[in-house]
Amino acid sequence: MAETAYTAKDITVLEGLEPVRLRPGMYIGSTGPRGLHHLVYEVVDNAVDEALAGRNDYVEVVLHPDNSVTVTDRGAGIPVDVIEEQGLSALTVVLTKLHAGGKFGGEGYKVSGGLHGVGVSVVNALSERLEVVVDRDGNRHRMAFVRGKTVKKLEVLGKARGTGTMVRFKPDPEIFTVLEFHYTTLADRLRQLAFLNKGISITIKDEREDQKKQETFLAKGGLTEFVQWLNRNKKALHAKPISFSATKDDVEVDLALQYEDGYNENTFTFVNNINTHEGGTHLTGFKSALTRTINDVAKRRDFLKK
Ligand code: 0RA
Repeated sequence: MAETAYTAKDITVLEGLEPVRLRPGMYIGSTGPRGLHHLVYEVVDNAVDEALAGRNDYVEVVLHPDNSVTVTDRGAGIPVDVIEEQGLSALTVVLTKLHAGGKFGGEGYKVSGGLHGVGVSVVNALSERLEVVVDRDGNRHRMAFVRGKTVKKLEVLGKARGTGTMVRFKPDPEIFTVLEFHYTTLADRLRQLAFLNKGISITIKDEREDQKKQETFLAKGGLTEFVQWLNRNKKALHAKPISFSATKDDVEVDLALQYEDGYNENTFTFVNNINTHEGGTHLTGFKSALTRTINDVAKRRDFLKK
């Protein structure tokens, strides 16, 4: 797996977390159910970023009975070394400052759809409490926060075998109008992320009373499996979806399609893991290329006259 050199110096500090608690909607869209679920996506996006950088293949989301959530990954782990200019550990900066992540310049993050590490501090600011455990450099590290403020400074708990990050947070009732997570909402997005990022295993566990449940999403076939899943209750006209991946001018494109016997067309487009509900040049370009290709083949094979 490719390793990108990334140290504390790659993180540029902007400011503290006060603006986030003052105007949460600017950072997570709303303080209703959508914003609440967005907190989970922010942390998961970071874990997926680690996978896109070739350093992670495992994400686990646990819903606890007290409405807190744990997100665990096996990525590089948030850096813990001290940033010279700040006199603070990178972990402290990542969790307590609105920083521009060095990830912007980093190699592995060109297909990242998240806020590039900025998101975790937003989650921290909007959580009644948050605990982070990082396995990195051979040690297990821990910090704890209340409403974005450090209550337990960086400490080493002991040795660590691998690398990874665990973030457990409890959304702040002073901020959110609802606090209860909806299993299916989270599972649907996690399933989609697994289809969009082949090879990452994403598990969701609901440990809340009377709704204990767990699912693991892992799509070795990526978009091909996504299309098969979308057509699972339909009659496909050909067994295997048509698919391709290509890169041009540093832009990566993945596509899968399968005709079925219904009258309704179902097309989903994504850019950097985000559903582009309103389409765009990627969709119109594909549609005109498909029409042109089918017309060309039909003409060449004399299907049109007949
Ligand atoms: C800042 C820099 C790097 C990774 C992360 C943050 C990071 C954040 C989260 C949040 C959940 N899981 C995470 N994993 C990583 C880059 C690390 C490096 O290049 O060594």
